[in-house]
Amino acid sequence: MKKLYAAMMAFLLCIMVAGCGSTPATNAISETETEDGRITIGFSQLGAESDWRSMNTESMKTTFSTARGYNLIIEDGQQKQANQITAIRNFIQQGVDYIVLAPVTENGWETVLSEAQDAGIPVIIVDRMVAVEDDSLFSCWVGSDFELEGKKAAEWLHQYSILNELAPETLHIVNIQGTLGASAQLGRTKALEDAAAEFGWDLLEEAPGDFTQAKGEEVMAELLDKYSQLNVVYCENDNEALGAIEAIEDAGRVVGSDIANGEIMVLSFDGVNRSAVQYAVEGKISCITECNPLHGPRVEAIIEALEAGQTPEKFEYVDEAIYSCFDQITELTIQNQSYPVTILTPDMPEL
Ligand code: GYE
Repeated sequence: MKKLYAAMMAFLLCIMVAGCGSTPATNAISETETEDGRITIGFSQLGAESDWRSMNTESMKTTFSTARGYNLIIEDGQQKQANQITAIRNFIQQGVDYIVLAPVTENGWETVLSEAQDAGIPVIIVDRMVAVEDDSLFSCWVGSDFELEGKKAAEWLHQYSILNELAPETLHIVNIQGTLGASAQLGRTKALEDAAAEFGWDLLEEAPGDFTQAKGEEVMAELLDKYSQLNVVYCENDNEALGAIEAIEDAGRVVGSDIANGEIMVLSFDGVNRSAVQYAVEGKISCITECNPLHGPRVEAIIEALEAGQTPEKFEYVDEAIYSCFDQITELTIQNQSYPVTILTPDMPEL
Protein backbone atom coordinates (compact mmCIF):
# COMPACT_ATOMS: atom_id res chain seq x y z
CA MET A 1 0.00 0.00 0.00
CA LYS A 2 2.86 2.34 0.92
CA LYS A 3 4.62 1.54 -2.32
CA LEU A 4 1.48 2.22 -4.30
CA TYR A 5 1.04 5.52 -2.53
CA ALA A 6 4.65 6.49 -3.21
CA ALA A 7 4.28 5.59 -6.87
CA MET A 8 1.12 7.61 -7.19
CA MET A 9 2.73 10.56 -5.45
CA ALA A 10 5.72 10.36 -7.75
CA PHE A 11 3.40 10.41 -10.73
CA LEU A 12 1.37 13.28 -9.37
CA LEU A 13 4.45 15.31 -8.58
CA CYS A 14 5.90 14.60 -11.99
CA ILE A 15 2.71 15.94 -13.53
CA MET A 16 2.76 18.93 -11.22
CA VAL A 17 6.35 19.81 -12.01
CA ALA A 18 5.88 19.41 -15.73
CA GLY A 19 2.43 20.89 -15.80
CA CYS A 20 3.02 24.46 -14.73
CA GLY A 21 -0.20 26.35 -15.38
CA SER A 22 1.55 29.30 -16.99
CA THR A 23 2.82 27.31 -19.97
CA PRO A 24 1.44 29.03 -23.07
CA ALA A 25 -0.75 27.06 -25.42
CA THR A 26 1.02 25.38 -28.31
CA ASN A 27 0.41 26.88 -31.72
CA ALA A 28 0.44 25.04 -35.00
CA ILE A 29 3.92 23.88 -35.81
CA SER A 30 4.93 22.25 -38.99
CA GLU A 31 8.19 20.36 -38.99
CA THR A 32 8.94 18.41 -42.09
CA GLU A 33 11.99 16.30 -42.69
CA THR A 34 12.97 14.68 -45.90
CA GLU A 35 15.51 12.23 -44.51
CA ASP A 36 14.81 8.63 -45.30
CA GLY A 37 14.16 6.00 -42.69
CA ARG A 38 12.09 8.19 -40.45
CA ILE A 39 8.47 7.58 -39.60
CA THR A 40 6.34 10.57 -40.52
CA ILE A 41 3.33 11.25 -38.32
CA GLY A 42 0.64 13.81 -38.98
CA PHE A 43 -0.98 14.78 -35.68
CA SER A 44 -4.24 16.70 -35.79
CA GLN A 45 -4.51 18.21 -32.32
CA LEU A 46 -7.90 19.70 -31.56
CA GLY A 47 -6.71 22.92 -29.95
CA ALA A 48 -5.01 24.46 -26.94
CA GLU A 49 -7.89 25.10 -24.54
CA SER A 50 -6.42 23.76 -21.31
CA ASP A 51 -3.31 22.70 -19.38
CA TRP A 52 -4.28 19.13 -20.07
CA ARG A 53 -4.15 19.85 -23.79
CA SER A 54 -0.78 21.63 -23.59
CA MET A 55 0.70 18.71 -21.73
CA ASN A 56 -0.80 16.27 -24.21
CA THR A 57 0.79 18.17 -27.12
CA GLU A 58 4.10 18.28 -25.24
CA SER A 59 3.96 14.53 -24.66
CA MET A 60 3.52 13.94 -28.39
CA LYS A 61 6.34 16.35 -29.29
CA THR A 62 8.75 14.79 -26.81
CA THR A 63 7.97 11.26 -27.92
CA PHE A 64 8.00 11.90 -31.66
CA SER A 65 11.09 14.09 -31.80
CA THR A 66 13.52 14.22 -34.68
CA ALA A 67 16.23 12.95 -32.34
CA ARG A 68 14.13 9.86 -31.70
CA GLY A 69 13.72 9.14 -35.39
CA TYR A 70 10.40 10.71 -36.26
CA ASN A 71 9.04 13.51 -38.41
CA LEU A 72 6.10 15.01 -36.55
CA ILE A 73 3.73 17.38 -38.29
CA ILE A 74 1.34 18.97 -35.79
CA GLU A 75 -1.70 20.94 -36.87
CA ASP A 76 -3.77 22.85 -34.31
CA GLY A 77 -7.47 22.55 -35.11
CA GLN A 78 -8.38 25.54 -32.91
CA GLN A 79 -11.53 23.75 -31.68
CA LYS A 80 -12.95 23.44 -35.20
CA GLN A 81 -13.68 20.09 -36.77
CA ALA A 82 -13.45 21.67 -40.25
CA ASN A 83 -9.81 22.59 -39.54
CA GLN A 84 -9.09 19.05 -38.39
CA ILE A 85 -10.62 17.61 -41.55
CA THR A 86 -8.47 19.92 -43.67
CA ALA A 87 -5.38 18.88 -41.69
CA ILE A 88 -6.11 15.20 -42.28
CA ARG A 89 -6.57 15.82 -46.00
CA ASN A 90 -3.21 17.59 -46.07
CA PHE A 91 -1.58 14.68 -44.26
CA ILE A 92 -3.03 12.30 -46.87
CA GLN A 93 -1.65 14.47 -49.66
CA GLN A 94 1.76 14.56 -48.03
CA GLY A 95 1.69 10.77 -47.78
CA VAL A 96 2.47 10.55 -44.06
CA ASP A 97 3.02 7.09 -42.56
CA TYR A 98 0.49 7.50 -39.73
CA ILE A 99 -2.27 9.93 -38.88
CA VAL A 100 -2.95 10.60 -35.21
CA LEU A 101 -6.25 12.33 -34.52
CA ALA A 102 -7.37 13.93 -31.25
CA PRO A 103 -10.95 14.75 -32.33
CA VAL A 104 -12.71 17.81 -30.93
CA THR A 105 -16.13 16.13 -30.95
CA GLU A 106 -17.32 12.61 -31.70
CA ASN A 107 -19.54 12.92 -34.78
CA GLY A 108 -18.88 13.58 -38.45
CA TRP A 109 -15.61 11.77 -39.17
CA GLU A 110 -16.74 9.05 -41.61
CA THR A 111 -15.87 10.78 -44.88
CA VAL A 112 -12.37 11.93 -44.03
CA LEU A 113 -11.48 8.68 -42.27
CA SER A 114 -12.62 6.76 -45.37
CA GLU A 115 -10.29 8.95 -47.42
CA ALA A 116 -7.38 8.02 -45.13
CA GLN A 117 -8.37 4.37 -45.36
CA ASP A 118 -8.50 4.53 -49.16
CA ALA A 119 -5.02 6.06 -49.11
CA GLY A 120 -3.84 3.15 -46.95
CA ILE A 121 -2.77 5.36 -44.04
CA PRO A 122 -3.45 3.95 -40.56
CA VAL A 123 -5.28 6.33 -38.24
CA ILE A 124 -4.77 6.25 -34.46
CA ILE A 125 -7.36 8.11 -32.38
CA VAL A 126 -6.18 9.60 -29.08
CA ASP A 127 -8.03 11.10 -26.12
CA ARG A 128 -11.64 11.72 -27.22
CA MET A 129 -13.40 9.19 -29.41
CA VAL A 130 -14.93 9.25 -32.86
CA ALA A 131 -18.47 7.90 -33.24
CA VAL A 132 -18.38 5.87 -36.46
CA GLU A 133 -20.43 2.82 -37.35
CA ASP A 134 -17.49 1.14 -39.06
CA ASP A 135 -14.68 0.49 -36.58
CA SER A 136 -12.28 -0.38 -39.37
CA LEU A 137 -12.03 3.34 -40.22
CA PHE A 138 -9.37 3.65 -37.51
CA SER A 139 -6.66 1.27 -36.30
CA CYS A 140 -7.20 1.85 -32.61
CA TRP A 141 -7.96 4.36 -29.88
CA VAL A 142 -6.17 5.22 -26.63
CA GLY A 143 -7.53 7.48 -23.91
CA SER A 144 -9.52 7.70 -20.71
CA ASP A 145 -12.79 6.19 -19.56
CA PHE A 146 -14.57 9.51 -19.15
CA GLU A 147 -17.77 8.07 -17.79
CA LEU A 148 -15.80 6.15 -15.17
CA GLU A 149 -14.05 9.40 -14.23
CA GLY A 150 -17.47 11.00 -13.74
CA LYS A 151 -18.68 8.04 -11.70
CA LYS A 152 -15.65 8.38 -9.42
CA ALA A 153 -16.38 12.07 -8.80
CA ALA A 154 -20.08 11.34 -8.21
CA GLU A 155 -19.30 8.44 -5.87
CA TRP A 156 -16.90 10.63 -3.92
CA LEU A 157 -19.68 13.21 -3.47
CA HIS A 158 -22.12 10.48 -2.49
CA GLN A 159 -19.73 9.15 0.17
CA TYR A 160 -19.05 12.68 1.41
CA SER A 161 -22.77 13.41 1.76
CA ILE A 162 -23.30 10.20 3.76
CA LEU A 163 -20.36 10.86 6.09
CA ASN A 164 -21.54 14.42 6.70
CA GLU A 165 -25.23 13.55 6.96
CA LEU A 166 -26.22 15.81 4.08
CA ALA A 167 -29.62 14.83 2.74
CA PRO A 168 -29.48 14.26 -1.04
CA GLU A 169 -32.07 16.94 -1.81
CA THR A 170 -29.93 19.52 -0.02
CA LEU A 171 -27.15 19.11 -2.58
CA HIS A 172 -27.87 21.90 -5.08
CA ILE A 173 -25.52 21.18 -7.96
CA VAL A 174 -24.51 22.98 -11.13
CA ASN A 175 -22.43 21.40 -13.86
CA ILE A 176 -19.99 23.46 -15.92
CA GLN A 177 -19.65 21.16 -18.87
CA GLY A 178 -16.80 20.78 -21.31
CA THR A 179 -17.04 21.27 -25.06
CA LEU A 180 -20.44 19.90 -26.00
CA GLY A 181 -20.24 16.69 -28.02
CA ALA A 182 -16.69 15.84 -26.86
CA SER A 183 -16.31 12.41 -25.28
CA ALA A 184 -14.90 13.92 -22.11
CA GLN A 185 -18.03 16.06 -21.76
CA LEU A 186 -20.46 13.31 -22.71
CA GLY A 187 -19.04 10.78 -20.24
CA ARG A 188 -18.60 13.15 -17.30
CA THR A 189 -22.04 14.71 -17.80
CA LYS A 190 -23.77 11.33 -18.10
CA ALA A 191 -22.19 10.08 -14.88
CA LEU A 192 -23.38 13.14 -12.96
CA GLU A 193 -26.89 13.00 -14.40
CA ASP A 194 -27.18 9.30 -13.59
CA ALA A 195 -25.95 9.84 -10.03
CA ALA A 196 -28.32 12.79 -9.50
CA ALA A 197 -31.24 10.64 -10.65
CA GLU A 198 -30.12 7.65 -8.55
CA PHE A 199 -29.40 9.50 -5.31
CA GLY A 200 -32.00 12.28 -5.59
CA TRP A 201 -29.60 15.25 -5.84
CA ASP A 202 -30.91 18.62 -6.97
CA LEU A 203 -29.11 19.15 -10.30
CA LEU A 204 -30.00 22.79 -10.94
CA GLU A 205 -28.43 23.41 -14.33
CA GLU A 206 -25.77 22.25 -16.77
CA ALA A 207 -24.04 24.84 -18.94
CA PRO A 208 -21.05 24.53 -21.28
CA GLY A 209 -17.75 26.08 -20.18
CA ASP A 210 -15.71 24.84 -23.19
CA PHE A 211 -12.97 23.48 -20.87
CA THR A 212 -11.54 27.01 -20.47
CA GLN A 213 -10.88 29.14 -17.40
CA ALA A 214 -12.46 32.27 -18.93
CA LYS A 215 -15.71 30.53 -19.81
CA GLY A 216 -15.73 28.71 -16.47
CA GLU A 217 -15.62 32.03 -14.67
CA GLU A 218 -18.27 33.64 -16.86
CA VAL A 219 -20.69 30.73 -16.57
CA MET A 220 -20.19 30.42 -12.80
CA ALA A 221 -20.89 34.13 -12.28
CA GLU A 222 -24.20 33.73 -14.13
CA LEU A 223 -25.14 30.61 -12.20
CA LEU A 224 -24.38 32.28 -8.86
CA ASP A 225 -26.69 35.15 -9.79
CA LYS A 226 -29.41 32.73 -10.73
CA TYR A 227 -29.27 30.24 -7.85
CA SER A 228 -28.67 31.46 -4.31
CA GLN A 229 -29.04 27.90 -2.97
CA LEU A 230 -26.23 26.52 -5.19
CA ASN A 231 -23.70 24.63 -3.04
CA VAL A 232 -21.80 22.23 -5.35
CA VAL A 233 -20.14 22.97 -8.68
CA TYR A 234 -19.02 20.04 -10.80
CA CYS A 235 -16.43 21.37 -13.23
CA GLU A 236 -15.57 19.12 -16.13
CA ASN A 237 -11.91 20.19 -16.01
CA ASP A 238 -9.44 22.05 -13.80
CA ASN A 239 -9.28 25.19 -15.93
CA GLU A 240 -13.03 25.65 -15.57
CA ALA A 241 -12.65 25.03 -11.83
CA LEU A 242 -10.05 27.81 -11.54
CA GLY A 243 -12.45 30.17 -13.33
CA ALA A 244 -15.38 29.06 -11.17
CA ILE A 245 -13.37 29.65 -7.98
CA GLU A 246 -12.58 33.20 -9.09
CA ALA A 247 -16.27 33.86 -9.73
CA ILE A 248 -17.28 32.39 -6.36
CA GLU A 249 -14.72 34.45 -4.45
CA ASP A 250 -15.61 37.60 -6.43
CA ALA A 251 -19.21 37.05 -5.35
CA GLY A 252 -18.02 37.06 -1.72
CA ARG A 253 -18.65 33.36 -1.21
CA VAL A 254 -16.22 30.78 0.17
CA VAL A 255 -15.11 27.61 -1.61
CA GLY A 256 -14.70 24.41 0.39
CA SER A 257 -16.32 21.19 1.48
CA ASP A 258 -18.27 22.61 4.43
CA ILE A 259 -21.56 22.91 2.61
CA ALA A 260 -23.56 22.94 5.85
CA ASN A 261 -21.82 26.18 6.76
CA GLY A 262 -22.38 27.93 3.45
CA GLU A 263 -19.28 26.91 1.54
CA ILE A 264 -19.50 26.00 -2.14
CA MET A 265 -17.91 22.67 -2.98
CA VAL A 266 -15.83 22.45 -6.16
CA LEU A 267 -15.26 19.11 -7.89
CA SER A 268 -12.93 18.85 -10.86
CA PHE A 269 -11.10 16.67 -13.39
CA ASP A 270 -7.53 16.41 -14.77
CA GLY A 271 -4.97 17.01 -11.99
CA VAL A 272 -2.55 18.62 -14.43
CA ASN A 273 -2.65 22.34 -13.61
CA ARG A 274 -0.34 23.18 -10.71
CA SER A 275 -2.68 25.75 -9.10
CA ALA A 276 -5.59 23.36 -9.26
CA VAL A 277 -3.59 20.63 -7.52
CA GLN A 278 -2.48 23.16 -4.90
CA TYR A 279 -6.16 24.12 -4.38
CA ALA A 280 -6.94 20.44 -3.89
CA VAL A 281 -4.22 20.24 -1.23
CA GLU A 282 -5.81 23.23 0.52
CA GLY A 283 -9.36 21.90 0.15
CA LYS A 284 -10.52 24.70 -2.14
CA ILE A 285 -11.16 21.95 -4.65
CA SER A 286 -12.67 19.03 -2.75
CA CYS A 287 -11.83 16.26 -5.16
CA ILE A 288 -9.95 16.03 -8.47
CA THR A 289 -10.47 12.97 -10.62
CA GLU A 290 -7.31 12.43 -12.60
CA CYS A 291 -7.30 12.51 -16.39
CA ASN A 292 -3.93 11.51 -17.77
CA PRO A 293 -2.64 13.43 -20.82
CA LEU A 294 0.66 11.62 -21.39
CA HIS A 295 -0.37 9.76 -24.52
CA GLY A 296 2.85 10.17 -26.55
CA PRO A 297 4.51 6.93 -25.33
CA ARG A 298 1.21 5.06 -25.65
CA VAL A 299 0.83 6.12 -29.28
CA GLU A 300 4.45 5.18 -29.89
CA ALA A 301 3.84 1.67 -28.50
CA ILE A 302 0.89 1.34 -30.89
CA ILE A 303 3.00 2.47 -33.86
CA GLU A 304 5.76 0.05 -32.88
CA ALA A 305 3.22 -2.78 -32.78
CA LEU A 306 1.80 -1.82 -36.17
CA GLU A 307 5.32 -1.57 -37.62
CA ALA A 308 5.98 -5.09 -36.32
CA GLY A 309 2.86 -6.33 -38.08
CA GLN A 310 0.95 -6.88 -34.84
CA THR A 311 -2.62 -5.86 -34.09
CA PRO A 312 -2.80 -3.55 -31.07
CA GLU A 313 -5.84 -3.54 -28.80
CA LYS A 314 -8.68 -1.69 -30.50
CA PHE A 315 -9.46 0.33 -27.36
CA GLU A 316 -6.89 1.03 -24.66
CA TYR A 317 -8.08 2.68 -21.46
CA VAL A 318 -5.65 4.42 -19.13
CA ASP A 319 -5.68 3.84 -15.33
CA GLU A 320 -6.32 7.00 -13.36
CA ALA A 321 -6.27 8.18 -9.75
CA ILE A 322 -8.54 10.31 -7.51
CA TYR A 323 -7.09 13.13 -5.38
CA SER A 324 -8.53 14.78 -2.30
CA CYS A 325 -7.30 16.24 0.99
CA PHE A 326 -10.39 14.98 2.80
CA ASP A 327 -8.91 11.97 4.58
CA GLN A 328 -12.06 10.09 5.51
CA ILE A 329 -12.77 8.76 2.02
CA THR A 330 -9.90 6.48 1.12
CA GLU A 331 -11.57 4.20 -1.38
CA LEU A 332 -14.47 4.26 -3.81
CA THR A 333 -16.36 1.24 -5.06
CA ILE A 334 -17.88 1.46 -8.52
CA GLN A 335 -19.54 -1.55 -10.15
CA ASN A 336 -17.80 -3.91 -7.71
CA GLN A 337 -14.41 -2.48 -8.52
CA SER A 338 -12.52 -0.58 -5.87
CA TYR A 339 -10.47 2.57 -6.57
CA PRO A 340 -8.12 4.08 -3.96
CA VAL A 341 -8.30 7.81 -3.22
CA THR A 342 -4.90 9.52 -2.97
CA ILE A 343 -5.07 11.75 0.10
CA LEU A 344 -3.22 15.02 -0.50
CA THR A 345 -1.31 16.57 2.40
CA PRO A 346 0.45 19.96 2.70
CA ASP A 347 3.73 18.37 3.73
CA MET A 348 4.14 16.78 0.33
CA PRO A 349 7.53 17.72 -1.11
CA GLU A 350 7.72 20.40 -3.81
CA LEU A 351 4.54 22.12 -2.62
O1 GYE B 1 -10.09 16.82 -19.47
C1 GYE B 1 -9.75 18.85 -20.65
C2 GYE B 1 -9.37 19.08 -22.06
O2 GYE B 1 -10.45 15.52 -23.75
C3 GYE B 1 -9.62 14.56 -21.75
O3 GYE B 1 -10.04 18.06 -22.76
C4 GYE B 1 -9.70 15.75 -22.60
C5 GYE B 1 -10.23 16.98 -21.90
C6 GYE B 1 -9.55 17.38 -20.62
O4 GYE B 1 -9.57 20.32 -22.51
O5 GYE B 1 -8.95 19.57 -19.78
